[in-house]
Amino acid sequence: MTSLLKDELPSITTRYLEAVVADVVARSPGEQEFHQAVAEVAETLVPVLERNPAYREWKILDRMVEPERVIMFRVPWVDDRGEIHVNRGYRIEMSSAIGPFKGGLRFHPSVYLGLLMFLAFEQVFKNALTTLPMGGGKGGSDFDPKGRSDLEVMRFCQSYMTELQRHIGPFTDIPAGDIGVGSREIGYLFGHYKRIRNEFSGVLTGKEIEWGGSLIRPEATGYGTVYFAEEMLATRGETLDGMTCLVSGSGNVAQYTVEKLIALGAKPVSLSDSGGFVHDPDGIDDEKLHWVMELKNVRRGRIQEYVERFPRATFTPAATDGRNPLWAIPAHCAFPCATQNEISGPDAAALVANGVVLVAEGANMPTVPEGVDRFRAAGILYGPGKAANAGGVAVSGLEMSQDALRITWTRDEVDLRLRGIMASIHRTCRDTAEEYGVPGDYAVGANIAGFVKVADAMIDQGVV
Ligand code: NDP
Ligand code: 2IT
Repeated sequence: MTSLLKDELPSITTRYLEAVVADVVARSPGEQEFHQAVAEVAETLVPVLERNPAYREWKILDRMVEPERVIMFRVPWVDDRGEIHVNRGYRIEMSSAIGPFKGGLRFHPSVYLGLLMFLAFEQVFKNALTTLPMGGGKGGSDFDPKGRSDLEVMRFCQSYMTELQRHIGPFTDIPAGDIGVGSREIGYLFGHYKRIRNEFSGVLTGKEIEWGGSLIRPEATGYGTVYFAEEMLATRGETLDGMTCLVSGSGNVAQYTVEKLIALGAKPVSLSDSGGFVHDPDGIDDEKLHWVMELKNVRRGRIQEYVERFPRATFTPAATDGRNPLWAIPAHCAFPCATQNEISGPDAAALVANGVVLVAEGANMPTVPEGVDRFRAAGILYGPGKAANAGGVAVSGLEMSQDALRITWTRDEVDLRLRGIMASIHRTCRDTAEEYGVPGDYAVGANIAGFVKVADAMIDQGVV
């Protein structure tokens, strides 16, 4: 394992942090994304543990990398032809130090324990940054909703919730959406929970507005990521107006990132899905975005179809050589909004070589560690996912408040709160980075600020 402080003799703190990471690798073999997420955080905690040895003595990080509870279960369901399928369901209840477990559900064939462990671990820090009282969790299944009918998705959701309902509740654990889980899935999950528990409560967020949802929740992650980008640019006296922007993904986060970029005068020029990416040199405007939303959310089609409708755009199939040529398109800003590790080291090098000034992560951990190092070395504005995409879970927190109060805030009210929260997260990351001697390093700022909030709560609450 590489030393956390490469050119110095290892201190007690460094040895402690390396031991925690080594222990995670030994105890959770094969969970590569989880190792990656823990190592990325551990590397940035040296100064805060040096300053406050109580965090080491109380074994805070040792406890934060061990979930409070992991639930794994069989999810049997019957397809439209009568064939029986068995998927694996999960919920990781990572930390309830500052509030009930909170985080999304992912339905994607790549889901396994290690993927959800990374997402749950990141969620703890992200939720701490939002200023709202939410602990961290994540769940999902290796179920693939692609190509399935609505009734098949409903039967799967009902089977998944039949088990999950034992473990969640509005004061215990409040799931939401993530990849493959949108308002359709939340509806089926909510309906089944309500039926089994005989209880209409805010047990899930991302609900439709007519039955307990919040305005702006669908938009929140994308809008929040763009608000975070605006804040970062403002520190250099710049705005998004006139900036050419690369966006990956074409799901919930990508769609509303593009919508807000257009509203602020930027020019988004790309979208992608697992089949490849489209490049539209004329820019994606509101009309084209509306077409994409219909394609993706209603017809559930592939992004490749964009070039049939808008022939001046080009489609490039997904590469398999560890590079994604989407990131080699010249642009001012990049918004990865698809999935983890979608920006490789060479992709990051291509972005830097083209003079990109800002990367704001709508997705969770979309940049590999070598890529983050390249952004740091180049001194660009880099907003890590756990800060930049926290707007989604933040508005989930606002949905919980509205459910508890049995009221509905207006669009403007929720949007104003979202803006305020993103500005606060930005300020916290910036101030913390400065306080710990790495001004402008939002990744270090986010990790330390999130850690301190959770760590202090854990010390207050004793060894639990
Ligand atoms: P959606 O399911 O709505 O969209 C996901 C998009 O990413 C699709 O275009 C999908 O393409 C693409 N994608 C997924 N997996 C891969 C892959 N392995 N390779 C290439 N493309 C892929 O999900 P969201 O938009 O909600 O989530 C996108 C990212 O944002 C995720 O990292 C998620 O964790 C993160 N996020 C989401 C939040 C939310 O509120 N929804 C909040 C904070 C972060 P295809 O259709 O081909 O699979
Ligand atoms: O990664 C995330 O923050 C989400 N998928 C949203 C979680 C939530 O509870 O709204």
